[in-house]
Amino acid sequence: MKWLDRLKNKKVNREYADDLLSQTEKNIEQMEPVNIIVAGKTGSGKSTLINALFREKIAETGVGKPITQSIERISKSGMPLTLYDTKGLELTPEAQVEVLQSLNNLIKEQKKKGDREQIDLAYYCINSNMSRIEPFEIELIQALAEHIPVIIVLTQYLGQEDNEFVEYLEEQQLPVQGIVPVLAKPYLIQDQHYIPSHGLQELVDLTLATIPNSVQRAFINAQQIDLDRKVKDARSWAQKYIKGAFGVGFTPIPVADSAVLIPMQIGMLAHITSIFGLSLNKSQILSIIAGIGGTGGATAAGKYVVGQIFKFIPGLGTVAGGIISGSTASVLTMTLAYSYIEVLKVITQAEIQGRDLPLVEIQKAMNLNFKDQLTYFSDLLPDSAKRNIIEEWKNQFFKKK
Ligand SMILES: Nc1nc2c(ncn2[C@@H]2O[C@H](COP(=O)(O)OP(=O)(O)O)[C@@H](O)[C@H]2O)c(=O)[nH]1
Ligand SMILES: [Mg+2]
Repeated sequence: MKWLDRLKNKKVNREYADDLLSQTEKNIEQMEPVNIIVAGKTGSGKSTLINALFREKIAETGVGKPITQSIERISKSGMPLTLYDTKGLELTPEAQVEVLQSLNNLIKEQKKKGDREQIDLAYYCINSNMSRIEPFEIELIQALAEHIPVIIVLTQYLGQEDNEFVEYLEEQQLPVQGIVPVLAKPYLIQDQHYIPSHGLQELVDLTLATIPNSVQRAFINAQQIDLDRKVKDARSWAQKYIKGAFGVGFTPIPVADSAVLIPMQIGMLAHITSIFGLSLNKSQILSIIAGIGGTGGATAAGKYVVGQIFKFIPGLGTVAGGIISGSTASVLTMTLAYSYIEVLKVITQAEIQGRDLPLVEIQKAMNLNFKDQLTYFSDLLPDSAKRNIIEEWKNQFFKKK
C-alpha cells in the first residue's frame, strides 16, 4: 500500500480535502435546484428512467417523502434536484382525479414558494408496449401543460415496430415539448443478447432546451448521461475564472506565498466539482491531490518555475519575494483545472459502470492528465523561455515518481 503511505506522509495536506468537500457542498446548496414531476402509471418505468438519467440511482438511494396520497417527493443531499413521483394513475377514476388535483395544487403551491421551489418541468411516462394512451392521461397531460412544460417519455421502447404508436401520439397534437422514445435500461432478449439502452441523450437535449437558464447548471450536475456537457461547462467556467483571477497579461502573483494560491485553487476545484456533479469522498480527493505531487501540485510547480525563471532570465531575479507572471500562473492553474475535470470524468464513467475506481488508479489518472495538459497549456505561454522551463520542470518532476 505505497500510495497510502504517501497519503499519510505530510506531503498531502488533509485540510485541503476537507475544504474542498465543504466548499463543494456549499456551492451546491447555493445552486438553484431543478424540480421535476415524473408522472405516469405504475409499471410504466418511472423509477427505471430516474435511475438511468440521474446520478447515484436516486430513485433507490434518495430520501422519499410522501406529500400526498399520490405524490412522493424524492431528493438527496448533494444533488440539486427534486423529483415528484406519482402513483395511483392506473387505479380507479377517483384515484386518477386525486392525482390530477394533487399535481395541480403542488404546482401552484411550489410556485408561491419562489424560484428555488417551483416546478420546472414534467416528464409524462407512457409504456410504449401498451400502444395506447387513455383519455384520462391526455387530460392529465393537458392539465400539466397549462402550467409547466411537459415532455412525453415513451418508455421501454424496443425499436421500429412501435413507430405507429409514436405517429399516433404525434397526431394527437398534445401541448408538449416533444415525445421521446427511450429504453432506459438495456433489454434482455435471451441469454446474453441485449437491446442497448437508447434515447436518454435525446431526452437530456430536449430537457436542456426546455428548462429555464437558471436551472440548467443543476440539471447538468444531476444527470449522468451527457458527461461531455459536464466537461464543457466546467472547462468554460474554469477559463473565465482563471482569466478573471490572473488577468490575461502579466499581473504579478506572489506564488512563493502559497497562502494566496492554494485557497484560490481549492475554491476553483470545489466549484468545478459542483458544476460537474460528483460526490467525491475524502480519500478520492486525497488521491487526486497526491496525483499531482502533494502540496497542491500546481503551487509546487509554480514555485519551481519561478525559481527557474529567476535563474534564466536576467533582471527578473531582482524582484523580491518570488513573483510569477499572470500568464504562467494561468497556465499552471488551467492545467490543474483541466486535468481535474478529466479525472472527474474517469471517476464518473467508472461509477456509472458500477465500478469502484481504486484510489491508486485515480492518482495515476491525475498524474497522467496533469502531465499531458501541462504540455498543451505551456505551448500557450507567450515566450519560449518559460515554455522550456516548464518542460524541464515537468521532466524532473515526473521522473522522480
Ligand atoms: N429492460 C428494461 N426494463 C424496464 C425499463 N423501464 C422499465 N422496465 C421494467 O419495467 C418494470 C417497471 O419499471 P419501474 O421503473 O419500476 O416503473 P414505475 O412503477 O413507473 O416506477 C420493472 O420491472 C423494470 O425493470 C427499461 O428501460 N428497460
Ligand atoms: Mg416507481
